[in-house]
Amino acid sequence: MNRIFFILASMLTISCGSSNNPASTKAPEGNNITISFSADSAYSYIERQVAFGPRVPGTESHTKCLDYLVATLNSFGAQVSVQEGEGIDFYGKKMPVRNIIAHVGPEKAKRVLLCSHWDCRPFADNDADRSRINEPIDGANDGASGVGIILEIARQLQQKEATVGVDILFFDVEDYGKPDHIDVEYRPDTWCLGSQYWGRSDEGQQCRARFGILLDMVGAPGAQFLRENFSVAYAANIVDKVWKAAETTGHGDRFLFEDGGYITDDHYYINQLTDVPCIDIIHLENGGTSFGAYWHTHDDTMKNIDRQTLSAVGETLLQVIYNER
Ligand code: AHN
Ligand code: ZN
Repeated sequence: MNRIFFILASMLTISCGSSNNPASTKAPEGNNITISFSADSAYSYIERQVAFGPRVPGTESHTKCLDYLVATLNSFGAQVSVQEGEGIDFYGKKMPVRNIIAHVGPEKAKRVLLCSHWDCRPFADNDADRSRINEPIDGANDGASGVGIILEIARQLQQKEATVGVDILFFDVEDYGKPDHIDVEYRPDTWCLGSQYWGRSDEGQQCRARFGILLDMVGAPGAQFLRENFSVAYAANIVDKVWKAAETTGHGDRFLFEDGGYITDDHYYINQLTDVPCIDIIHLENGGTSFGAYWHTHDDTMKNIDRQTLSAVGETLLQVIYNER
């Protein structure tokens, strides 16, 4: 199933012709930086999101989670706003979009972008139990994990300022791509409606970040991250920077120097639509031919979140951010 999908996805890409768990890790010599990232804290931010129920656009869980994310970012001293927009779903209908935008150190000219999607897939289309494929998933990993790590980073940045400012984007309606069991014509642009809206908007066009890092499915036990190909195509130097930071912080076992295939994800639209080169840190398996077995199933629950994985990603990102000058 996943495999077939990937083969299809890469064919589409080609035919389009487009182009140990230390709480504290010492930075390398010369940079007198001690990084601390609390995996417990990130875990609790994920738990809170999941506790609202599936954050499916248009539901009460989604609205409540939006309010929680805005309030939490505000509590860390960031400048927060909600971008209201719309996209076109797989039926061809208009669909509202609520992107959450936060600026840490808004006055700073030198900036980096961190992003993740915050919505949940309304289908469990890969679940073995075919009677439940139209029930939404918890999206603990697929959605909440990236948001939880970024919230913990925002908390750390309030405690210890970085030289650079950080733009935070939580994209809505990433995971509403057409499922196989609904018989309408497939379009790849039914995924990532929030990033497509942001990319075309003034906010996207005026984003001053030097580069962006997208997090997607960054919490599963034992997760490994391969070098995704759109990331390499648009921002090879940023992939190198992040993969080196992972080695430096002792997480080279998670960030592999292996080809990850092409994934249509929010970073693709950021690269296509804006001037910000953006990479995707995304859990891939089998040489980039599939996502984890939990993907778009009812197994994507809090049981699918592991603190060691959260630390690997969070410490790597803080290493990158605190070393930007
Ligand atoms: C596609 O399936 C085309 N891209 C993966 C985007 C995604 C869905 N990330 C999480 N859920
Ligand atoms: Zn998904």
